[in-house]
Amino acid sequence: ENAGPQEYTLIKMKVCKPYPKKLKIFEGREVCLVAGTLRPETMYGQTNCWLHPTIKYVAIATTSNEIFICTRRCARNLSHQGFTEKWGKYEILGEFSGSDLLGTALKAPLTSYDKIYALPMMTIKENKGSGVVTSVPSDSPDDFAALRDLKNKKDLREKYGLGDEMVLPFEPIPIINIPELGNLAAIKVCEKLKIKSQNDTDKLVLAKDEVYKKGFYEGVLLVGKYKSELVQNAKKKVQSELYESKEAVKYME
Ligand code: A2H
Repeated sequence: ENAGPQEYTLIKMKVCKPYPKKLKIFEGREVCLVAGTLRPETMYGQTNCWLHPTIKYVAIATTSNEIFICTRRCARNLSHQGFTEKWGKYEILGEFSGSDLLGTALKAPLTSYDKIYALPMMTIKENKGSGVVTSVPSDSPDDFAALRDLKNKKDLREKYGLGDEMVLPFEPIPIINIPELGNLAAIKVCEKLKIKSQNDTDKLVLAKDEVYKKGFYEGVLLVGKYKSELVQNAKKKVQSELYESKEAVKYME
């Protein structure tokens, strides 16, 4: 782990109404899966949300009168960052396995898809961020590999009770151009390195290294208010706007 605190942009992925069975207890309230990202400027390219099927998630109420769903570890950290009624305390209003929440329809900020779905990713870590990850397959090799696994494997979709309509229509969105890597950099590099699945760990490390470095230093946004600006200049501006519009909150760990 790195020294010093890390700032995550915690993206509110709002559960669409009518709520699925497991979330009916929260009817009448706003419920969000909250996803920790280091790349707020990529939110234009979200195609789905990732949950780990066997990780436990909890629901807590925030002072903004919303329900946040995240790992217990994240809930505790949030309670020490002023998100709950009493400092350092959080009441667990519900507890779920990732698999309970798969297939949940969500409304996420900035993406051009009106509605996206919670899907399974096996490489999510329990002890990082919120345990909820937003998926940007255009610019994240991990996200591209995991989405492609689900698209290629009908048995995997069936195992988690996912309809084809939750997976198959969602194509990576070109949102950033990187010189030499083009406007779908993660796909280009996954193909170059012949990455077969989300479990191709060693090759994915190489892919991520290349895509993230070049994306940050040389990437140019292709969409949104900061179209044509360098990623490194636009990042803070997109982040501030998400905080201001209350579509995201700042989360440290
Ligand atoms: B990033 P760091 Cl487009 N387990 O968001 C596994 N991965 C997690 C996670 C967890 N519990 N929590 C967050 N993440 C992912 C977007 C993105 C991200 C892009 C490109 C690079 C990138 C879309 N996914 O991260 O270990 C989230 O994915 C590059 C590192 O704390 C989060 O940002 O440094 C990032 O990893 C946080 O990783």
